Amino acid sequence: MIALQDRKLALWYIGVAYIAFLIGTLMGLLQVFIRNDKLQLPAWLDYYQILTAHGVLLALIYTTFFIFAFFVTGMSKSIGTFGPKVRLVSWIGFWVTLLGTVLATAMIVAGEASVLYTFYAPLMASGWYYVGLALFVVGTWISSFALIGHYRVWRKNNKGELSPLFAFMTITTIILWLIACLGVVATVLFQYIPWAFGWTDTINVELSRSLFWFFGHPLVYFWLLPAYIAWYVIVPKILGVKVFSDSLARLAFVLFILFSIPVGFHHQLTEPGISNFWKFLQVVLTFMVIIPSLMTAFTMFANFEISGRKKGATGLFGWFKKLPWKDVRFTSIFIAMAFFIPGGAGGIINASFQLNEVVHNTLWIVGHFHITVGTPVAMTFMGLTFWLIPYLTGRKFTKSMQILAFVQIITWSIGMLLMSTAQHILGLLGAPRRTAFSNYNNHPSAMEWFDGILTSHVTMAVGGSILFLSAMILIYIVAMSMFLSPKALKVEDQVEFPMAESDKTHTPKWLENWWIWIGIAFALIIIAYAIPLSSMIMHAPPGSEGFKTW
Ligand code: HAS
Repeated sequence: MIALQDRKLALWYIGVAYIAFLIGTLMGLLQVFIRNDKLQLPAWLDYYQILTAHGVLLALIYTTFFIFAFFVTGMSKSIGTFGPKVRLVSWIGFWVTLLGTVLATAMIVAGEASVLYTFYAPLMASGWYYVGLALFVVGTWISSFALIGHYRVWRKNNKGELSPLFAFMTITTIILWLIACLGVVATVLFQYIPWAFGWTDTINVELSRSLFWFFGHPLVYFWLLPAYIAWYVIVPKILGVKVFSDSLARLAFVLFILFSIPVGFHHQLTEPGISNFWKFLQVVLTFMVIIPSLMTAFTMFANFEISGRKKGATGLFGWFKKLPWKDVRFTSIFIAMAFFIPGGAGGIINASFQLNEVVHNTLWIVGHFHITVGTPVAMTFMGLTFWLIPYLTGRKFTKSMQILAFVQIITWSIGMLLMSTAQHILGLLGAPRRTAFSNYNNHPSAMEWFDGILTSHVTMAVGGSILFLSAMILIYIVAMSMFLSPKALKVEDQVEFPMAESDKTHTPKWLENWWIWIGIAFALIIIAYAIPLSSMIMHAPPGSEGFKTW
């Protein structure tokens, strides 16, 4: 069991994460009904306000707070209890992140920031919204530096040794996050805040979007990598095997530092103002960032097979039956992985220059991110939640909670399957994303989007309602394991942190030489971004004043 003070910090992070999850999923439910034409909002509430709250609370707040809870617990478990300085800095980081969250959320609730989670200019929110976002990022930086400090203490005391895999992967994710945030910090501090407070009249739209996506794409790997940590480190323990290959796991993670950042233009393939050459270069780099995910898929199949064979499985697929299906910690993560097969394939389609023309700005993209961040990532976090909170609170994960957990992951899978399939198909039929209305004055083309068993806004609403039900079951499980379930007094009732053994004997030491990876990452960023960004600045158009369309 980790120290009480570290547990307290992790529990606060989880508490905020699940408050955001509760409100965010409710906003999601409202959206599917509005798009299905079944719900009229009162005049004081706006569709885009709800959509902004949904995106910000789930994609940014839930994920980030959960990720830090996982990091704090895992770092304390793998390299030891936090020292007093690290603990103090971690708490400062937590409160600053929370302050930013509250300020940004208050602006959304006040109707001053219905600009969606991508906050594209020239839509203009209140300046305080951007201040909230800046504080949020600064808070995560402070927390990140606390974790780096903790890791440095361990390195000093264990000279010449490779760090435990969990710590290595946490530091990789944090390096990625710190570099990625440079883009969003630059645009928020030097473009949005002066513009929104009226200190400058106009904003360079193309530059602001490019700096946003400099951050926006690695952001998705900031969500994904903690899920991958669970896949590499937690899953083998549940399966009863060692980490398949320590060096492969570390290499996969450093490849994300290199290739996840210089690829943001693949979100801007249809935008004028960036020449095709730079778009093409970043598309090539996007295809490079697929490789570590394929390495991860290979490792997972290897884990499954080794564990199955150990339990006596024979034949090509005999191991499948031997997987621990009755253990919800495993089943949830397995389903999460399975969703990432179409999720990842969809990403490859999006990144393909010509196919992007078909899917960009349609509901296809909404389908894509619900089967990437909404399932592989979120369902892995759910699988972690089932043991992480009881581990931290010292309460039991009772039989009835386990049954409910199965109901929760099955309903989440069904809801997501219905909703995301409908979104993908509607996208191919031309239904746009980010619109408050969906029937276009009953135009015949738009009417097609309401027919069909799997292809309609009705299916989306059914799927969305099942998802909301599932989310409420999860909130119940979270509340039980936080406050209500009985204390685990006997050793056999206590929930453990499942962390697999990893054999480092053949792992090259240079894999943990961060300066190599940071250096190559910056070289790639300069190659991919220096010329197009400087040309956006040097040949800046007059810029745009702000618009408030809601
Ligand atoms: Fe993406 C848009 C390309 C991955 C999230 N993406 C988005 C947006 C979000 C998002 C939120 O190139 C919308 C942003 C907005 O609001 O505008 N994406 C990719 C590519 C990948 C990718 C190439 N995306 C993700 C992940 C996300 C995420 C991960 C969240 C966590 N995405 C794009 C592009 C766009 C985009 C364009 C812009 C589109 C546009 O026009 O607007 C790759 O990283 C995917 C690689 C993954 C794989 C899958 C490996 C499979 C594994 C599972 C193994 C399974 C096992 C289980 C072992 C190649 C690891 C076995 C089970 C059995 C049953 C057999």
